[in-house]
Amino acid sequence: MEQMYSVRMRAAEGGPHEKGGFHISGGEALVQKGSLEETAKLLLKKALAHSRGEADFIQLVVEKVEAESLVRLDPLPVSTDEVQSVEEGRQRAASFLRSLSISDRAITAGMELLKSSTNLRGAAVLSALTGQRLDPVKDRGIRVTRMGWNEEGFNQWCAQYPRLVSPRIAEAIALATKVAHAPFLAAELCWSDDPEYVTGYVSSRKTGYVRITQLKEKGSLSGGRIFYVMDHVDLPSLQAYLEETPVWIG
Ligand code: WAQ
Ligand code: MG
Repeated sequence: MEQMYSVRMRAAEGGPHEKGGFHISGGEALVQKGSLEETAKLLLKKALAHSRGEADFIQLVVEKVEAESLVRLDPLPVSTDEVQSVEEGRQRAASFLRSLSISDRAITAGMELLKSSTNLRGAAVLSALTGQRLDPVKDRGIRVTRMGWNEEGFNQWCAQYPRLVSPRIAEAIALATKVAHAPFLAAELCWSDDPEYVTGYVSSRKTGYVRITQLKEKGSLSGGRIFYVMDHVDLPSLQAYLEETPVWIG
């Protein structure tokens, strides 16, 4: 196997995130050496042409990853729930979360957090029981990295779901698949912080990746990701898996 690399990008406007800049876009990939330049270019392009604003800070980080430590996962199966309104979409999301034993308190806390977050770069980790936020750096959240599609698996996936083929969906499924297999993870809830994109999802190993066609109003800058975890969570080992374990999808 070729040498593997992790590529990460984050972009902000008004200076870097840590100096108060407004989050524009982020992206991560795990690729073989042959795709490295192309991937870096695509991530740079994603940062430069973005509906959230004009980035004046872009960081691109490339790191070698040892292939021996690679975990291989099949992508979560995908389904789509068509809803007629944001309200209906959020109710659907809530009922999926309830079926995964997320408490009503935690569901409300997660929804409220996503509704009010317009500048969240990573994911918020919430107790599935109490809804309490557990991740340490509150305005940043935990960023999942080192996941990517292997080419053959991706081509198979595209043949299976031709109507869903897009970079955004491919990235979201890679992320949701890695997250669903994390220790202590009960469920994920997501909608984009991009103003034009209103489809979001609920995912878990049990439900698969369930797309819900309206989870926010068009034009809204709110969005983010919630990782619901079990009460006995060991946060450092969860964080280490999400940030460091390389996962090869497909
Ligand atoms: N790790 C943790 N959180 C992340 C990551 C990551 N690698 N990438 C993004 N987030 C969080 C962060 O808070 C962002 O603000 C938020 O998610 C939204 O990111 O049709 O486009 O890239 O099936 O804007 C889902 C539905 C689209 C796709 C999600 O998210 C479909 C999307 P975005
Ligand atoms: Mg975004």
